[in-house]
Amino acid sequence: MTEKQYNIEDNKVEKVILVGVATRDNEEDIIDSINELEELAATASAITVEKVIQNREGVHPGTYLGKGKIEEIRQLIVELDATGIICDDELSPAQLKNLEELLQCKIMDRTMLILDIFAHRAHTREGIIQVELAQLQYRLSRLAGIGTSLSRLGGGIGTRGPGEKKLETDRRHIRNRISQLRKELEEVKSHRELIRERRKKQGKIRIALVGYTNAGKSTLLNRLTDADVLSEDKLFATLDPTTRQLILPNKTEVLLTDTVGFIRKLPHHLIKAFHSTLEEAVIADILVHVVDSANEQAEKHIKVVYETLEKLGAVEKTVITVLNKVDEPRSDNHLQDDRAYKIVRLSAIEGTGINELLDVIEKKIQEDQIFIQETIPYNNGNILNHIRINGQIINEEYKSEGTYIEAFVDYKTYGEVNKVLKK
Ligand SMILES: Nc1nc2c(ncn2[C@@H]2O[C@H](COP(=O)(O)OP(=O)(O)OP(=O)(O)O)[C@@H](O)[C@H]2O)c(=O)[nH]1
Ligand SMILES: [Mg+2]
Repeated sequence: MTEKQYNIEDNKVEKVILVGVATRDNEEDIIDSINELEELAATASAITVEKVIQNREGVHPGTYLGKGKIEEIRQLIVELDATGIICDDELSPAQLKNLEELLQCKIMDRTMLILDIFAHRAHTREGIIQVELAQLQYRLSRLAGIGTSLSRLGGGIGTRGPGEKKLETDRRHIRNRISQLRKELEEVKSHRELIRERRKKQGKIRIALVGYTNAGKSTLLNRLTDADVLSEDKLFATLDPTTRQLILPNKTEVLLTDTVGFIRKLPHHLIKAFHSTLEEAVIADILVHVVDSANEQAEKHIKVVYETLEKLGAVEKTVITVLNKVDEPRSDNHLQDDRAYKIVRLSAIEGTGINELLDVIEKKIQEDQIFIQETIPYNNGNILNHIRINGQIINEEYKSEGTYIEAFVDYKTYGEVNKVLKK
């Protein structure tokens, strides 16, 4: 195949036609999915000039759409002066190649678009490496099928990213770069693991904020701590997890981590590449699931979040669901989440309901703990210290035979205390 250039310079606005296939399985979902695709496109600075949905039994294995629809789109591209199309599903290498030949324009898909947004959003070394890795893997799998140059894309979505300049057409080069990035990622990961280990040693309860993108996770983290994390009315404002200490009203210190938002059809490349980041949710003791209750799609979002948690292996965790944005008139009072331990309605922006959330977190932590009343002999200072670090002492008195304490401790500490006191 000859190399093609579609003259999309980086600074030229891309005008795109969004394309989806409505099957019996996704009939109800397709309009919302396409609308979300439009938001994603806007986040990547592309203008949507038209949306086209085809009703079919399933996507066409070779060309994604049927013949007639492709012809219709070909005409639309000319009429609307579109620079490309974005398909709502991940295209196979063959579909990509065939559509490109038939339509002679830039062909993109949801995955490429999300990767592009992630490329802009990544700031930490780990984030940057993860995005580049995901992009290269995605492109490599496309190259395998079409054996053509990536430069055919010209510029714009899909060509931007940490690795863009180094990107060559040569597969071997990409493979080398992938293995180099993997090594780098391992290093960064071991650094992250060290930090995690350290945190674990501190024995603090870890809470992760999870939820659909744009639900208000970062706003809530900022509200609860002095994190100063960027929060924006944009999809995927946060890519790199931020952890802050939060002191609950009863003085328990916990660690709160903001995580990357979820979205329907989160590309598996990303789940794989971002595993170490997404793991924050897996290693947490409690998940605070933030829902934008003013979003018409809130129910669907809740479903997607649980599906994603399942993929990550974090579905068994205790989930406290926060119905956020109750200050908005469109906020839905009747939203339910059967899988949640508790539901709290709040406004991260205005601060209403925050105390209730803190109470629920406290209660959950205490529920998982055992109340002890012990007198610890003065020569057992170590165990007292251990309780101080891992538990929560609510009363402490110095008596002649030792330190009398009333405390909440976890089961492990409870066992250790009993061992030391030889019960
Ligand atoms: N009205 C209202 N808007 C809110 C509230 N909380 C957050 N927002 C807005 O919702 C948008 C998204 O908030 P973020 O905190 O960036 O959301 P996020 O979940 O961190 O999003 P990603 O990082 O993109 O996944 C911002 O424009 C916030 O100002 C709230 O309680 N009420
Ligand atoms: Mg955020």
